[in-house]
This record gives sequence, C-alpha cells and structure tokens, in this order.
Amino acid sequence: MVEQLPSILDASADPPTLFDGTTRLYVTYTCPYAQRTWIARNFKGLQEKIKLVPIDLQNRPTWYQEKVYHENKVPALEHNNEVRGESLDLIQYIDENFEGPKLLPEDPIKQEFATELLIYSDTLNKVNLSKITSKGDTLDEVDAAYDKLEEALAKFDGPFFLGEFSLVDIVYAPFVVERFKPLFAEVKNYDVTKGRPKLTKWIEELNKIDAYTATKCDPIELLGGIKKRFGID
Ligand SMILES: N[C@@H](CCC(=O)N[C@@H](CS)C(=O)NCC(=O)O)C(=O)O
Repeated sequence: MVEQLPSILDASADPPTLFDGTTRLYVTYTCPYAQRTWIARNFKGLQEKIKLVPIDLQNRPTWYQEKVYHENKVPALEHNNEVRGESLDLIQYIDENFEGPKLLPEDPIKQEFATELLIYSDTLNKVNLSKITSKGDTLDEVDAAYDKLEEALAKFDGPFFLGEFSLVDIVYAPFVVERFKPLFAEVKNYDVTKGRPKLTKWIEELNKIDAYTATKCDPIELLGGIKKRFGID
C-alpha cells in the first residue's frame, strides 16, 4: 500500500507533542541523508512504528532546534525520550533497535566490508560534488570512484554490495542514483554506468525496491534545487 506522506512543517507549524512515547523520524523529503533513514524505516516495515515528521529546512520551525535536535539538521530520530542524529548512526540504530528484516548480514566478512564501504561513502560524495561544481574537465577521480564501486559490487554474489540488500545500498542510493548519475549526465556529459555492468544492474535492482522508490522526489524539482544551491549551470 502506498503511504500517504504527511505535510511539511514550516515555521508556522506547532511542534508535535514531544516525548509522548511516539517514535518520530524528522526528515526533509529532499535530503539524501534523511532519505537513508527513511528507506531503512520503510524496508523494515516500520511505517506504523516510526512516524515521519517532514521539516521545511528553508523556513524551519524554531522549536526544531530548541526542543528537538540542537544540531538543527535532519535526519533526527526521537525514540525512548532521546533524540539522535547522523544518518550512518541512525540506520544502524534503526536496524538494531526495531523489528523487521536485518539490514546487516551476520557474516563477519560482509560486516567488515560494510564498514569499509560506509566510511568510503563520504569520500565518494566529496569527490563527486567537487567535480560536478568545478569548471575543469578531468574526471579521473570520479572515474576511479565509480571503478571502486564496480569492483565492490563484484565481491559478493548478488546485485547488491553485500549480495543481499543492506545498509550499504541504502547509504549510496540517494546520492548515486538520484543525484550524481543524472547530474553528471547533464552537466558533464558523463555516464557513470557506462562500461560498468554491475553498477547498471545495481541501479536496476534498487529501482525494484518499494522501500526505496517510495522515498524518491520529483527529479526535476530535486535536481533544479541542487543546481541552484551549488551554482551548477
Ligand atoms: N552528517 C549528517 C548530515 C545531515 C545534513 O547535512 N542534513 C542537511 C540537509 S540535507 C541539513 O540538515 N542541513 C542543515 C541546514 O541546512 O541548516 C548526516 O549524515 O545525517
């Protein structure tokens, strides 16, 4: 069943009745970090247990920083009278503290590889963002980053990084599939999947996962917003 998404809370909105025992995931629909936690929540079937609270970051309610999350960022999770942030920590927290399919396999070799790939995600994002916003046309570093992903996808049997769908796919998907791939195609005429069959298949398989597709925003609006924010033309 398609979830009816709640309306976005802006500066004029009242806060929810905080710390009343409800578990709340504060997100912004266009934020890729928040999207990671939202996918994890969906994949584990926690739509009823974890309530989505979308925040308008452009016109955000003052109570968000004052009463919910002092860092004033999304995502944040209100659970058991505490508020936590940081998407990488939160997806692991959601996996460990709630029911539903496991997002990290038991196999210690896969767990070790997951840790390596989770750490690498920040590097990949930095390399991509710096190249997409620069005027220079050398894409060697970007090429190397996607070669690394292609190689990583070959390590285990199955279309996903650890074979089966996991935290690792959740961490990369919002950035690679919906943001970098179309931005590089449009701005640098560079296809990140060209000559990379595993990456191509990974994207195809991700797009079959409802927990993920339910979190996608309108691509034109999303990419338009990113281009404006980073001055990409
Ligand atoms: N390291 C954080 C980054 C979260 C983040 O930067 N979120 C952005 C929105 S995409 C945000 O809340 N920015 C605060 C602001 O715009 O003031 C995480 O992984 O959760």
